[in-house]
Amino acid sequence: MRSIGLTTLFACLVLLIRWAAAGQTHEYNFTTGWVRRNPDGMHEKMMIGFNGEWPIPDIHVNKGDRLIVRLTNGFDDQPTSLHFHGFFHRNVDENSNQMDGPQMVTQCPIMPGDTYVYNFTVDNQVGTYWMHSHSGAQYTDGMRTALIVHDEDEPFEYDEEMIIQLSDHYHKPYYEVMDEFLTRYNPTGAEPVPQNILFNNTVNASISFDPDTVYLLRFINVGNFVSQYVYLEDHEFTIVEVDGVYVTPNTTSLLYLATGQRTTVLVHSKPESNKNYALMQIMDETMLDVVTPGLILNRTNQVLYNGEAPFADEYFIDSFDGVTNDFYLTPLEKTALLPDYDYQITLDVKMDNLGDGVNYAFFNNISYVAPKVPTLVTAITAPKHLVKNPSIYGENVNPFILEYGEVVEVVVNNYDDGRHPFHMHGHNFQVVQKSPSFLEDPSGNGEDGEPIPYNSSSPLMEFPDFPMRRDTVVLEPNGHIVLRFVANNPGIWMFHCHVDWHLEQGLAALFIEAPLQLQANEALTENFKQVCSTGDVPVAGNAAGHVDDWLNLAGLPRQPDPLPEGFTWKGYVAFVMSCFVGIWGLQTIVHYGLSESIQDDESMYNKLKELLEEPAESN
Ligand SMILES: *[C@@H]1O[C@H](CO)[C@@H](O)[C@H](O)[C@H]1NC(C)=O
Ligand SMILES: *[C@@H]1O[C@H](CO)[C@@H](O)[C@H](O)[C@H]1NC(C)=O
Ligand SMILES: *[C@@H]1O[C@H](CO)[C@@H](O)[C@H](O)[C@H]1NC(C)=O
Ligand SMILES: *[C@@H]1O[C@H](CO)[C@@H](O)[C@H](O)[C@H]1NC(C)=O
Ligand SMILES: *[C@@H]1O[C@H](CO)[C@@H](O)[C@H](O)[C@H]1NC(C)=O
Ligand SMILES: *[C@@H]1O[C@H](CO)[C@@H](O)[C@H](O)[C@H]1NC(C)=O
Ligand SMILES: *[C@@H]1O[C@H](CO)[C@@H](O)[C@H](O)[C@H]1NC(C)=O
Ligand SMILES: *[C@@H]1O[C@H](CO)[C@@H](O)[C@H](O)[C@H]1NC(C)=O
Ligand SMILES: [Cu+2]
Repeated sequence: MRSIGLTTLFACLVLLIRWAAAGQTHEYNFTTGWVRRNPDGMHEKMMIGFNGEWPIPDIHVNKGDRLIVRLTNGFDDQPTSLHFHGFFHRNVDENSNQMDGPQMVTQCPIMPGDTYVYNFTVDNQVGTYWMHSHSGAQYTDGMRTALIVHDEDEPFEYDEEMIIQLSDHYHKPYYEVMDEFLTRYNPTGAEPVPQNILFNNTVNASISFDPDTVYLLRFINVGNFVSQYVYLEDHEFTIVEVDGVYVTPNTTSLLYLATGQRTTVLVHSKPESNKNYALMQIMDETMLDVVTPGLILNRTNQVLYNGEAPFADEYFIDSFDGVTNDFYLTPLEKTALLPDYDYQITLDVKMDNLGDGVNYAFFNNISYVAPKVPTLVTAITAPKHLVKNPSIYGENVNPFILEYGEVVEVVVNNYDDGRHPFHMHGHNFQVVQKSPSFLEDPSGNGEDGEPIPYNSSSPLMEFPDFPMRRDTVVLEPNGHIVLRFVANNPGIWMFHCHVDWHLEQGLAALFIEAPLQLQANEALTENFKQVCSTGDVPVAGNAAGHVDDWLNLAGLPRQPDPLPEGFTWKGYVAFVMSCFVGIWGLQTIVHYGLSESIQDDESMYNKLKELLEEPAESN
């Protein structure tokens, strides 16, 4: 009798555990649309919300849960998509690569009126993530929110949790800002300077602290472009997680978050509550081409201990030198340095103009241009004997074929003097080298530095025993990073700069990971194909849409041709400026010289030459 009772109890327990482990399902139906808001109190504009709501509410799930998001495109005239930043979409589910989000990579653009269903388990990932549109620069205007995966086995304790989204903010709609950015009238590729920075989608925000309480603050930089420094007057932060990876607690007073990055910290509040403190956020000014007059570089937010006490004044620090360097953080779950790689990919980053005068961004001289067929479709529908042939994906997506299970090393050398936070879909990577900036000559003579690419015979830093893992890491000006991961997640995964303007300039590559295994695991769903058909996107074929001859890439979308030999836009603009400023004004040059659509480089060059030789007339 007694033993039967115990057996039954045991069986119940097993069932209960299984049920708990199977996880809950969270369902959301979201329709995109424009909502009038004034996030910074300075300018009303249309933001992109879901179901008429903005900011979009945070999403909370538990480890192992299933998430179903039905995304309906409620725009009149533009496609959309949704990416779950930091999720691996490992093949515990079927067809999981189709849930990753980037349009023309793992899915077709969702056209107005259509619905695409994202349906996946979060598997065993935990911590701080976010989701955002992966179509154009759409998320700049607010199509983004936090996505938290709670973990009942968290390796730290706290009393209360807060989620804080940091972002930059533009007053014009993203498509106008982008048009002004990607044009031959901006030949130096100066990134659009934001008008403001937001704290959880507003300004002058307050959060309340009780005395002697431990807070878990999850900071997420959901911005388009500018990194931010964060600090709290007279308090310390203990970093416990970055990008969904628990780390050995590291105490610091200053954080730096590039776009795409998450840093989760514990803060132990003061024992007394007699005054309030400034929680400061400051733009990384070095990323800005110009500091426009009146630009707000910093914002003061309040940590309120006492509603009766006055607000804290702004609080500045002397230097940012003490900022935590994530290279020296150690993951709590120690995974040893991956042994020497099987496959090394070297990506040289450069920004330059092409023949249309527009400034583009390149990996190895290739600027990403979306193919005619989503790359996942190409991988799934290709004949087996060609699926590992990079040419079928089209050279303009920077395709790299990874073999299942191999250790991949990605070396990124920065031949540009800007900071670039690189993000990889589908994985965390080990950060095995992360150079400092070489904007200045390392000899300390105050001269401009030269780019210093990675030299595997003399790495700059000792290889860590247990390298930091994360999904977004900053590449310093003129410097380099070296990353490693195991190619055990079949799929098409983007590797790109998370400065969205730079992604729009083409700073992306695709890792075609274990395509044979991908073919075995993944089939295009009916929903996938229906969404493609609305947008007239083929659901079979190589990058140029051919199914008869897979090696025929005629019609492949490519980057514009280069400028004619010896013609540099920067030089030309300097020349034109020096000749004309004050005589005609730049507007006139633009009007007379460039307003017609100029077909080829030669005629543009001649046109400008003619213009320069013409005597200046007034008006
Ligand atoms: C979401 O949409 C589906 C399909 O139209 C519907 O069956 C479901 O009830 C909706 N769920 C909610 C929470 O509105
Ligand atoms: C935020 O604070 C600044 C400085 O005190 C003030 O000028 C501004 O009006 C405030 N804005 C809003 C929206 O509260
Ligand atoms: C989500 O995926 C699961 C597992 O494949 C499936 O059972 C379920 O029907 C799917 N739900 C929707 C709404 O597609
Ligand atoms: C930030 O905003 C989200 C909603 O967008 C809200 O859920 C969250 O609680 C806010 N965080 C704080 C610290 O107030
Ligand atoms: C903070 O911003 C104000 C203007 O918004 C500016 O005058 C001040 O120099 C900035 N301070 C720092 C340290 O960035
Ligand atoms: C904390 O981070 C700093 C680098 O910012 C590093 O030097 C130090 O070793 C780290 N400490 C721990 C315990 O991770
Ligand atoms: C890129 O182009 C430059 C100049 O044409 C050339 O020197 C360099 O080798 C090219 N890089 C790659 C990786 O193809
Ligand atoms: C790389 O480092 C090795 C060893 O220090 C050195 O001999 C070699 O010249 C370096 N290569 C380059 C291209 O600097
Ligand atoms: Cu970049």
